Parts: sequence; structure tokens; C-alpha cells
Amino acid sequence: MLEYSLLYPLNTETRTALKLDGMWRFALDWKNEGDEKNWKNHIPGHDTIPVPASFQDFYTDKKIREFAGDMWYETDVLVPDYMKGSSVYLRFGAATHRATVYLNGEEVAYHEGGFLPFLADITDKAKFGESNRVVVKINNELNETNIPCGLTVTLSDGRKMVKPYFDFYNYSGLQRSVYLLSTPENSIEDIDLSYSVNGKDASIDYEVRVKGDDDVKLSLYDEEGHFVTEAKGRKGIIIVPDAKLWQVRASYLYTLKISLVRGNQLIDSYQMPIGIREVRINGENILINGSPVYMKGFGKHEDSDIVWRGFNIGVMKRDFELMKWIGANSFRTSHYPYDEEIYRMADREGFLIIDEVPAVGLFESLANFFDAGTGKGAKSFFSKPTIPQLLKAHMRALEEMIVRDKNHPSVIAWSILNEPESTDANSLPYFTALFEKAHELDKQKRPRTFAMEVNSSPTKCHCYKLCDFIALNRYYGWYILGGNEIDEAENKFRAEMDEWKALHLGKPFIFSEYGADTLPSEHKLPSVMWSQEYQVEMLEMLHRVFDSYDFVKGEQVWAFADFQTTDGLMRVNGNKKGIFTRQRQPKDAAFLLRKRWTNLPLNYKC
Ligand code: CKX
Repeated sequence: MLEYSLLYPLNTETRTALKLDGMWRFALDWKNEGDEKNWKNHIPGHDTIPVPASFQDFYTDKKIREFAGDMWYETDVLVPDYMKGSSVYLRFGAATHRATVYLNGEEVAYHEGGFLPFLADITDKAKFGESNRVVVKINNELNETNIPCGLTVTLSDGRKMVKPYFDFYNYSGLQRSVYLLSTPENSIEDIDLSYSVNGKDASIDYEVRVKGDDDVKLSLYDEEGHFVTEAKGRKGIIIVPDAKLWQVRASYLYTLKISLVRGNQLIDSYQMPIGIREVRINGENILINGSPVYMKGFGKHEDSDIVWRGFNIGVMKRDFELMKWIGANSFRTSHYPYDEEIYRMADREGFLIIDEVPAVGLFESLANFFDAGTGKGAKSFFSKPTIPQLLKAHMRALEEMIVRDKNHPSVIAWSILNEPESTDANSLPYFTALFEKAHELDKQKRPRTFAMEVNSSPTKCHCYKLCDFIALNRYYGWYILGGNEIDEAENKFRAEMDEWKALHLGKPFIFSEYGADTLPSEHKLPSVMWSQEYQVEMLEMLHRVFDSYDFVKGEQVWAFADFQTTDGLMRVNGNKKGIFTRQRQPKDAAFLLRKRWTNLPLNYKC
């Protein structure tokens, strides 16, 4: 179990959460001299940069944009006097990909992994009522011992350059909010919830993790703020009479208030919105509250103009409005867990999330996405000597993701890898360890899957049996037999689907990716690849195939919006498979999807 709490930062009667976002001082360590020159005390220069944001695309100099190595952030924080006697932390929503945190020149935390939060405990080190210097050294290099995987090479002029094994730009820096937190010394650290619905009533099975030996009290309030019921003790069951269930695109959120009490004294208080809902796989169906659902939606990215992978509340709002407009009900957090605000919004709006750990690029190829798509490139990724270390990092990220996200009603499944080399026999023990860990950590035992590229076929994949539902990334009509060969693509696709069908797995399948690169500027009749007309035709062909197989219970198009990738012959300033442009305007295919999805019933094919 994690040695620190990942509860979402809140102000309550007993806690303070102060956002430290804004302009921070910033320096790139070109000569790799920061450690030696003690930049941990003060970084050189006068450059400043917004937090949260990716650092890269603000700059007009290509060498800065492509910088790989250590970058240093600095700010001064007044730690208020009233925090004395509390536990005090710095909380980083994410630091990509690894960070060392210094307070007044002293190291207070190290964290590996770029997409999940961590704490630096500064209780004994902070100067109360005074300004404290916070310096963060972030490193954005890629390697094969951490996820996502890639390489870092050194160019002839001595500069380092990253070579991602994945198809999105290696945006980095402090991309999510930073908080100064205070909690009582004895405090609520974590809570696990699971639900069962019995007729009109529901029961909430709970377990609270606490620091100290004070008593735990829980109170439940409805959406109007009216008291519903309460319970006492660290572990137990809360019965909710006449429970209002959290449903797909029709959410209902109760507020659960957790208190730590000593007699009549309130020691700590925390509250969270919760949605009562059950998730189950039954045969070929995905059930939410016992009713089958058909998933409609997207694979997405945290990516937009101006703050890049940095969290932006306005972009989040626009994305949800577009998803509602188009009739979507779900998305996958490809290829890393997103900012916590996005899950809170999905809880509110009733979207289903497949939550993905940042395990992408576990494939022996520099152009994973391309070689994988064409069926080339598979060698033996899971036999590498780096695998034990990688598995450790992967396990850790999985744990952090589940601990952070387990109480969101929107999170209905875990995606444990994206497009790994599951054709390598050595992948099986690696996957098994992770799949078992996911169930061990998740009180709700949510369904688990991994997104499989085309090599992971019924005859070659060693790991699909571990999945509670099968998630296929398929590009028939694009990487395989595109353009004038689209009819051949359909036949080939049907042949693969017939092979899956013949296995009688008795599990639901979803398409976790399918799509075509499309330039919004291109129109052509008859169509050619890259034109808007071709994206529409290809989606129509693929939908025809999905509709012919009853065990297909969902479709998530790749991608929601165009996004930035590394330079390359395959990409026109980024991946253009978006149904919306990077500026969040619709391509023609958006209208096709809107028509289809607003007409498909939630229980389609059941
Ligand atoms: N899937 C053949 C992973 C995504 C890529 C997507 C693409 C691939 C396709 C795999 O991260 O962007 O190439 O468009």
C-alpha cells in the first residue's frame, strides 16, 4: 500500500489546500550542471513559465522545444503560521516523467512516473510564517525501465533527444496543479467503497484508512444536501434506503462526509461525491446496475493548443460539451491517467471511463504505432533484461492509479496496457502479475483489459484470456488495406472477427481504437485517403462490421481530437485521426457519428 494519501486536495473544517499555480521560475539544464552547482537552492536566469503547462511549445526555438534532460522549476511559498502543528505537504498532480523536490535546499521527495500525484512531506522542514523556497528538478528522458517506454539518444552536438515508442509528443514539466496542503496529524488517509443494489435499497461496503486511533464517523447526504444516513467505525456497511443510482449519462451524486472524532471533538473531516452503481460483466454484456450498456465514445489525449498536455479547465469543459453533443457515453484515458478534475466532471456528467495506466510502448520498435499497425516489428520485448525493473515501475503506477481513481463512479474498468507485444510468450507472467494486482487493489473488482493491436490476434496473443472484456485497436481501411482496397479491408476484418467468434469466449468485445487520419482542409470526390470523405466512408465500413457481431458491445473512435506527435513521415504536424480538430471544431465524420450514436440505444444488441 502507498505510504502516502492520494485523496483529492480539499479545504474542509480541518484541512487546507492552497493552489500554488501561476508563473514559476524555470531553467533548462543544458550542461547537466544543476546538481553540481546546487540549483536546488536557487536556479539561474530570469525565465518564468506557467504551471500547470507543458514547457515545450511556448518557445520559438526548436532546440528548446526538443530539450531532453533536467529542467528546473522554482517558486517561493509562504507556509502560513496557522499550519503549525498540522501535517504539511506539497502535492504535485503530476511531474513528467520523474521529479526530485527540494525545500529550502533540502531534498523532500523523489517520484518516478509522469501522470500520477505524489506528496512531499514538509512538516518538519517548513519554516512557518515565512517564505520557503520550493525547487523541483524534473527529468523528461525516456527509457525501457519506466512507463511510457522509449529511448534517449545523444546527438553529435551532445544534445539529448527522446525517441518515444509511442505516438504522442513527449510533453513534460509540471503539467498539473501543485498544492500546499495541511491535514491534522491524525487524519483520514484513504477510503475504499463498493456497492450492491438490493431492490430499492443499496448498501455501501466501506473501509477507511486512518492515521492515529480516533473514531470514524460517516454521514451521507443527498444531492440537495439533506441528511440520508450515517455509520460508525473504520469498516462497515451503510444501508441507503430508496437509493438513487448513478446511471450512464444520468448521474446522481451523494456526498459522503467522513469524520475522525475524539469524543465530541472533530479531528479530521473529508468529503467526496459518490455515485452508487454496480459494474459487472455477465457473459457478453457489460452491465451497469444490472442493465447492459453499449459504449460509444473515444480514445482521447490531454492535448490542446497553448498549454499542450497541461490541464486546462476550459478545454475540459469544451470536450465534455462536444462529447455530449455527439451522443458519446464513454472514453478511455489513452494512454495515461488524466487530471483528477476530468474524472470529477465525468462523475457529474455520467460518462463511463476506461482508466489506462501509462503503459504504452511495450513493443520492440521505435515506430511502435506504425509497425504494430502493419503487423511488423514484433520481436521479444518481454525477454529484455530491463523487464523486472519495468514491471516494478508498472506495478507502482497501477497502484497509484487505482488508489487515486477507485472511488469515481465514472471509472468502470482498468486498461492495464496499450498495444503491448502480447505475442511474446514471456508477456504472460508479466501481464498476469499486473492483472492480479489490479483485482487485489480494487475493492470493486472492476473489469480489466488491455488495448490490443492487430498482432494480438486470436491465434498469436498469449494474454487475451486474462481480460474480463476484450479491447481491440483495429485499423482495417487505414494501416491495413486503405483507399481503393477498402473492400478487401472489410473482408479481412470480417475474417478476423470470425476467428474471434469461433473461440466462443463468452465475453464482451469493444473497439478501443479505430480511425483514419484526416486533414480538415481536404475534400475529394471520389474520396482519397486523408480526405474528410474517406474518414466518413471508412467509419461506415467499420460500423457495418461492428454491427454484424453481437458480442461487440462498444466502439471508441481514435481519436477525439487531432493531437501533437513527434516529427515523422507518417504525421502531418501531429496525428490527424481526430473527429474534431485540435481546436475542437467538427470534421465531417463528427456528423456521421452524431447521427449514429444519438440513435443507438444504450442497450444496443442486448
Ligand atoms: N494506436 C496501429 C495507438 C495510438 C496511435 C494510433 C495511431 C495507434 C495505431 C496502432 O497511440 O496514435 O497510429 O493513430
